[in-house]
Amino acid sequence: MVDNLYEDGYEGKVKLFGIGKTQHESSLSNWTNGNNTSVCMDQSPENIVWNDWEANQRDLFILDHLGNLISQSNISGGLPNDLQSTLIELMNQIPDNQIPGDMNSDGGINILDIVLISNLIFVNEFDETGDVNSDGILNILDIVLLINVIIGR
Ligand SMILES: [Ca+2]
Ligand SMILES: [Ca+2]
Repeated sequence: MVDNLYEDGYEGKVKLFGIGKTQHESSLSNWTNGNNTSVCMDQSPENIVWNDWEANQRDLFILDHLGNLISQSNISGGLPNDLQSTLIELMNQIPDNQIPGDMNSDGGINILDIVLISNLIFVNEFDETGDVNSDGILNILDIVLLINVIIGR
């Protein structure tokens, strides 16, 4: 379904990933049915993320672009009927006008955006949104400009 949404022009606006427990790592291909879904692991036996989110097996969590939890549902019996329309509604809430430097598209500039740009600079990757001074290069100058925005200069 995510692939279909990408084709409909929502690429980059929706992310699907799974969180498994390391104790079930051996059955990984079962959870993803062999597809290319991103999966990360919760360290067992603590399973801190699972406990923190009060997750049950096959729970689906939907978050909006600001990280607010929209719904938690168990999909053992299948995906919710309104899943696609819910996602489209949420994606339409994402502001269109990209603020220069707003790397996580939450409508504001803060330390998170600086961290994201730093990560890109570290791996020598360019990103138009992060190129605050529009010189075609992502570097420390863009970070300095963003810091000035944050401290209000
Ligand atoms: Ca931001
Ligand atoms: Ca730049």
